[in-house]
Amino acid sequence: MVRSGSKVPAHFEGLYNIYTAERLIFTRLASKFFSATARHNPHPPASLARDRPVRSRCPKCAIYAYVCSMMTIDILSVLPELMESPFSHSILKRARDKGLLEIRVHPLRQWAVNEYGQVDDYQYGGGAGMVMMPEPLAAAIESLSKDRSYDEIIYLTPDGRRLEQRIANGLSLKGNLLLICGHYKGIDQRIRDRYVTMELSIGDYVLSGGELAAAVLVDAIGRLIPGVLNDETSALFDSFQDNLLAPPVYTRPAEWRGMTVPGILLSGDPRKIEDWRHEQSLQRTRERRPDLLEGE
Ligand code: 6GU
Repeated sequence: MVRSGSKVPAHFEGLYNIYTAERLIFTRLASKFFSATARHNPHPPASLARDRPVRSRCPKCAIYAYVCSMMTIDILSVLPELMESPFSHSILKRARDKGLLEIRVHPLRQWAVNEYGQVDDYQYGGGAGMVMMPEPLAAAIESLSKDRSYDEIIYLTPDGRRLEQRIANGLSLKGNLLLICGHYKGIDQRIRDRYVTMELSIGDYVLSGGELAAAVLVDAIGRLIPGVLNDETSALFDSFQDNLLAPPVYTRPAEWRGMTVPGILLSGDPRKIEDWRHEQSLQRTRERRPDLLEGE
């Protein structure tokens, strides 16, 4: 077991909150280690329960640590209906059902400044487009902060930092997040100055609002929470976890319309298959995303 205060082996850094008994001692990331480990070890650290940190053995050095996770994500939105479906299927649904992830969508209009539900107004200085007023957002943030202390208050905005796997990894280790979805021309700058701790964009294009971006962010984070994915679907094998794109994949039938599955995948030799996949990943990355290899 890793004891609090003891030095954590560098290769222990990963996608996991590592606990001694209850106390979090380590949260930094080194996804490279975990991808490398995953390659050699068919059983990376596995499932967890909500209030029962699971004792997990590091496959590389056989040290034990407690791995724990339970995350709450609150989302402020003027279009809460838009956020229902993305979190009610597949992996995120499973994460919620397992109690590993709680998502609460709060309609911003409940903090509107008048009985008409007003939350936006014309912008000072003129120009088309409305701006979300500070009062409803401040009231919402302050009200929600009474229940929870947020690790990050994230504003989804096209002028934010571009979301990358590394950021999702880091956020997946947090306990409580508050996401603010902007609309129209965005939110009053004073809210950003006063409350927001992180601003994220999901790419260089403009969406009509922050809701779909928030859904993307929640999906990217939710699947990384330890215990959400099982060994087979482990996020450790994802594209980008080691700055490599995923290799091509095939399923039955072995021959389809004259096109065959690469023989090596049918060979039954796990070592050869692993080498082939790694080579394919490298080749794909070189061809499609050489920028990912530049930082190596
Ligand atoms: Cl986070 N919001 C909006 N409105 N548009 C975006 C975005 C966010 N990220 C990329 N485009």
